[in-house]
Amino acid sequence: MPKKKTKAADRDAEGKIPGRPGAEAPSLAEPVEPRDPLPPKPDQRGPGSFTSTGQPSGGTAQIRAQGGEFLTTATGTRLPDTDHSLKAGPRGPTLLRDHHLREKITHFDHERIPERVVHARGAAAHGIFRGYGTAASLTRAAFLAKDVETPVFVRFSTVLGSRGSADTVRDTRGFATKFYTSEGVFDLVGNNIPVFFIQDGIKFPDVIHAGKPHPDREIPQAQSAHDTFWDFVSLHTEATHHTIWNMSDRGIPRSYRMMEGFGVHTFRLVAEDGGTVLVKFHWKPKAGVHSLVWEEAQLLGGLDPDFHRRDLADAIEAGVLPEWELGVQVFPDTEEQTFEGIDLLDPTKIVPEELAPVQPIGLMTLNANPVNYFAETEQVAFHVGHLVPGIDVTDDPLLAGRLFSYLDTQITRLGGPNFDQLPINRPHAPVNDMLRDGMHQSAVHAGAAPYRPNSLDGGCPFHAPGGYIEAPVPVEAGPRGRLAPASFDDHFTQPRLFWLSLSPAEREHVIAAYTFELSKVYEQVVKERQLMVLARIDPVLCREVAAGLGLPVPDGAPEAGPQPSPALSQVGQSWPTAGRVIGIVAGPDLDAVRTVRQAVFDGGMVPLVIAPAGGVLPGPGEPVAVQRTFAAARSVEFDAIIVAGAPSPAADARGARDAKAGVNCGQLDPRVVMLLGEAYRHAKPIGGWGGAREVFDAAAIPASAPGVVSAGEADDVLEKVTGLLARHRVWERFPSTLE
Ligand code: HDE
Repeated sequence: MPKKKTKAADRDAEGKIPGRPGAEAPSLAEPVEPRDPLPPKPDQRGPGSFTSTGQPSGGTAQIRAQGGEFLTTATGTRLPDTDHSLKAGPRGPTLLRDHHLREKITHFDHERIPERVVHARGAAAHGIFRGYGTAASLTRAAFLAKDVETPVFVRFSTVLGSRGSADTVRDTRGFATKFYTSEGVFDLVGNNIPVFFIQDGIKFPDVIHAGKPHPDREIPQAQSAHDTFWDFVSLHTEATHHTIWNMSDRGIPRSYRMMEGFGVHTFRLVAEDGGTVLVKFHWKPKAGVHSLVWEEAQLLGGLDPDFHRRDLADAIEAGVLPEWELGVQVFPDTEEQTFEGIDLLDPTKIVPEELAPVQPIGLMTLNANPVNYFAETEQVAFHVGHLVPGIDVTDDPLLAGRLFSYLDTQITRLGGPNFDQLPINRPHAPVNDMLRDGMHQSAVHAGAAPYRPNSLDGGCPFHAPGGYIEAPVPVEAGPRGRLAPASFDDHFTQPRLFWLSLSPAEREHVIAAYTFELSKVYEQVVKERQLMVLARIDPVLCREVAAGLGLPVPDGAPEAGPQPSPALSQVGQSWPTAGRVIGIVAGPDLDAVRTVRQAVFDGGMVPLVIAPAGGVLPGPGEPVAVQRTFAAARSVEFDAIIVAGAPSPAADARGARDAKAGVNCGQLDPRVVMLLGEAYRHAKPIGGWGGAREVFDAAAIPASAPGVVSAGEADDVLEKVTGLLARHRVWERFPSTLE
């Protein structure tokens, strides 16, 4: 007789703990009753329901999914068996005439397409953007008008790694947004770092070849800690600004939800009356800008290489919807295209927010996970040239390279020129483009005259009054040449500005990152050359990295200091804790575990109960499902940890079974002691009651340590820990002696 479902299983079925793989809880036995395919999970949504020519399809998105309760061939013939190939007798040879075998294997052989040459590793979500109307005087873009709601699809990514690489590597993150506006698609293809390595698109293959694995051994994967990267950036000093951002905490975000996004280039907005301004786009996360610490990032690379994509999907599934405000810094569109002496066409420069505040113009909420990774996240095709009336580009020479590249790359990656017809790329505005045929054409074009002028199709399509026009700004004339303006030569003022803007703890992280990366470089001269670059940013930075590398400090000094920009530091504010993950270690006080778990849910956070073994917590009271065992849990997946008393060693706490259980911690489980020690080292809030202090002592956590709550009842402890979490980390645990 099937066992009655426990209450705990029911509770999880409500979707409070994210991560259920299917749309329904599975049965133990293989289902045999024919039925229609399951619907997507409640947190999932596919692309909008539009035809390949941008017309509403009239059906639901489900019509693209497969239907019918029985297995068929690709052409709809029902199949009674897919488990055995067609043979001459049970032990005989397989027959070539087995169409089902050949179709199944051939299709499988071609399941992969070329991965993106950069930004191959990504994760995405659907959402909605709502205009505040505050940009209405600056641009005629309809989607920025007050309360207009526009569907969006956002893809986050790392840059250097292959599609299967780890999420938490030190790298820049892509932040690409597709707005399906009523006037056509607008793509804002940005990064989480506001500057770029190069000032001219022609250098892109160079910087990427230097950052990618060495061509002979194809190592290292997804990282910049190797000779070719540092060889290039130490010689090509316009990369200095982007590189110091990569070496800062920005290079290892805690979550895609906790990153800023930047359009990087300066864009031009065009108003209804034809007036123009120059702008830089910013995405500001409501959850704050937070990072991992380096050891967490490294551990996660092995323990959970999918950490960021899991975090994004889980948050949406748990109903903690990630939100960003879109904002613009606005500059007059003058002939020089500079602001306060900063060249707005130089993508290695920022304009500090203190000089030009970011003005909010709309809110983006991500509210659904994709239904299918390949169809949506892999096939989405962004392009900086996808613009709508009211938004125009500038002459930034990096942007010019991109305007060419994005269209070109999709043709190889997506197998022809009709990639805009893939469901995820379809505009939500009618298309009448005179582009015809090509591989994988899925529109069925009518008419005889895809050309203009014509009379055979009644003159269709007609030129659109009020359609997209490139702003008629004057173009600078001058002698032809492979040139750059003199203002592009300053490579050091802004890296110094960034350094000066960080808190001491953040500067320590920058020093550690340069030291780590350069210590992985084989060639001594490359390290020496990079130290010469650091000398021009800051003497303390250079001295500390040189000391770590055991190399002399080179000559050289920075120019007189720029003003710091406090907005660049991630430390010092409080942020919402919704969606944060709290680990609850089940010690002897199981009643309190139940209460605290509920309180964490009530606070909009995610409680993961960590216990000696899986299943449900023992004892009387409501059954509570265990999410992690002592053997499987590691501190890196929790933002804070609380401990219900002192847990004694679990039955599997034996060195032979689990290497981390080899340490003798007396009457305490060694995995729990390690969990707390790591969380402490990573400056995470920690709390506990009952005998928890014993665990803290065993983990060498001083009684007076900041951010450790070990007095009071369970609910007080949780309240204090949550208060600490609002600051993301217990920064006092990272003391610094830097002057
Ligand atoms: Fe990209 N970049 N890029 N890039 N980029 C691509 O396009 C390129 C640059 C960015 O999630 C490619 O569809 C050139 C800056 C993101 O699908 C490719 C240059 C910024 C994504 C390409 C740049 C970006 C890409 C690879 C220098 C930040 C991922 C696959 C002229 C503002 C989009 C693809 C996604 C992807 C070329 C510089 C951001 C090859 C030539 C600067 C977020 O077309």
